[in-house]
Amino acid sequence: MVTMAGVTVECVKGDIAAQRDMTAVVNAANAQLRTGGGVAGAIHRAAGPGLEAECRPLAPIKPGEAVLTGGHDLPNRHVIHCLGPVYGVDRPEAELLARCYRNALELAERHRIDSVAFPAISTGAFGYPMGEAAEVAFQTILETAPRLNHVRRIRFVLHGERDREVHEKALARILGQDYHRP
Ligand code: AR6
Repeated sequence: MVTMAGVTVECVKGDIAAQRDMTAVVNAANAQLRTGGGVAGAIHRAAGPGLEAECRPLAPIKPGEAVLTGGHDLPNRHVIHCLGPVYGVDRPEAELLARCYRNALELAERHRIDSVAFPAISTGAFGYPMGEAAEVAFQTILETAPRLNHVRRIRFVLHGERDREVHEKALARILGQDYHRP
C-alpha cells in the first residue's frame, strides 16, 4: 500500500463484485451499460436486474466517460461505470484510458465518496496490455490525488496474482519517477 497526496492506493487479488468495505466499485462497462463478460458480468450478476434498469436511460456512453448509479444488491452504495478504449481501435488509447480514471475519481469526489475499487479497465476483452494500462492508471491517480478531498482510499482489484504483481511493479515505477522529479 502506498499514499499519494493523502490517498492510499493498494493492489489486491480478488473479485470486484465482492468488495464489502468500499463505498463504490468501478465497472469496466460496455457502451450500452448492459451486462457482459468479465467485470460487467460479475457486477451485474451480483447487483441484480435493478442495475440494468437504472443504467438504461444513461446509455450509450463514449470511451473515457464515467457515470454513477446505485449499487442495488451489491455490498457497495455506488457503481461508477467507465467505458475503456478498445486497444488499437479507440485512439489515442492512453488518453482515453486516463480519462476513465480521472472522470471516475472526479465523479466520486463530487458525490463525497470516500473509497473506490477499480478493476483493470480495458485489459480483458478490450485488449489493453496490462503493464501499459497499469502505468496509465497510476500516473493518472498521481496527478488527480492532490485535487481529492473526499476520496481517501483507492483499491485495484486484480483477477490473478500475476496481474497483481504487474500492478505493484507499475506502481513502483510511477512513484520512482515521481520521487526523482526535481
Ligand atoms: N473481478 C476483478 N477483475 C476481473 C473480474 C472480476 N470479477 N472479471 C474479470 N476481471 P473486462 P474490458 C479482469 O473484459 O477489457 C465486457 O464483456 C480481467 O481479467 O471485464 O474493459 C463488457 O461488456 C481483466 O484484466 O473489461 C465490455 O464489452 C479486467 O478485469 C468489455 O468486456 C477487465 O476485463 C469491456 O472490456
